[in-house]
Amino acid sequence: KISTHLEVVTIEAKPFVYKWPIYTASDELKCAQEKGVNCTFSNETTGEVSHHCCFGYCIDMLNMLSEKVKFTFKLHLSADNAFGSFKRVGNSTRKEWTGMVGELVREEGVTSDLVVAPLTINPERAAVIDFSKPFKYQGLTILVKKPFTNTLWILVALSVHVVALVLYLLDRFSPFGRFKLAKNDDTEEDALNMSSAMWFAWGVLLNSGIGEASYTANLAAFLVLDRPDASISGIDDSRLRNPNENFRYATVKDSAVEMYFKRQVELSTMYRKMEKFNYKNADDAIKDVKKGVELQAFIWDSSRLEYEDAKDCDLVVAGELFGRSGLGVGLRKGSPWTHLISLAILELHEGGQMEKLDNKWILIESTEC
Ligand code: 1AC
Repeated sequence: KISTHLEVVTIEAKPFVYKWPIYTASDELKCAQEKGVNCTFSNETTGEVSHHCCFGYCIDMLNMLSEKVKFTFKLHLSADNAFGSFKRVGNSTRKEWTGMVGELVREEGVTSDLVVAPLTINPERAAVIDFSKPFKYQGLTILVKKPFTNTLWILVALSVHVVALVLYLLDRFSPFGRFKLAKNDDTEEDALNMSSAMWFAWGVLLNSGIGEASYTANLAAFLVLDRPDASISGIDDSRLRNPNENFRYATVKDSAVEMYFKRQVELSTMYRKMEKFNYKNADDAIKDVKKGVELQAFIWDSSRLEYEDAKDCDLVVAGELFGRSGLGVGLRKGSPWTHLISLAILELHEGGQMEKLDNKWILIESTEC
């Protein structure tokens, strides 16, 4: 008889899984009230265990699956905070898997029965673990910082132009005569010429100075906003394909995205360029894109990057979706639960519950920028 109590592993990955620390009994109560699930994290080096409240798209889905398929579970966070990829052991063909995939592959140590997280279904992983039918279809995309955009600056720049124009027109057509710079002994004509020259100089100064610069910059930014792909045309952009020290891009280590670049022969130059800059987690990479100093573009799951684009005015998703894939529940190879969980996921799609999860967690209203 198979056990109906499953060990489930997840990872913090917005908007699918969020977490906050639980310290007291009232925190625990609050977590339950918010339909969160108590999850533990064991520090790999110290062995210390901390308690958290996990919630989000995947946690709601886990609750629905456990009800439908009739299993109970205990939830923990990935000890190495990685989705999972492999390294060859020495010169042999044996592969050692990291992250959550590693927990499904291993027989000893930290092991799990299920991965419930935005885990990409890919060929390397499918060779060593089972996947359910996808709960979400998505792909890869590129996150960049939006060029300088600030409505206030646009207004300031435009007002500078308007003030210069109004002053010029007032002087040129004033019924009270023109502004005279001339000294007493200058002729009327000299005075008028000097006045025109002064306004001309003013105009040039204003138009070629701050006004013009910020106006032009913002006009360019508007064009980019209308056509986000104008800032990076996607995976075929020459800045990504031709290595250049001034344009740094990266993804996250031990993820399906890193595996994708490693697998595609035509992306090998990009893989080598990114390899040394790849991040430990998506949060740090997104922060660095926002700062705009150390990282210019971050390549990651579209479901996460589109969510960041919608909630943060400084960021924009650029170019077309590529490397299309599905996200699925991961299980041990040959698990008796695979088929049942797949059936339950298909039912959740059909019954509209997955769409409700999308609306609740992923399709947030875009911030007005
Ligand atoms: C995070 C890229 C991701 C994976 O499965 O490695 N979806």
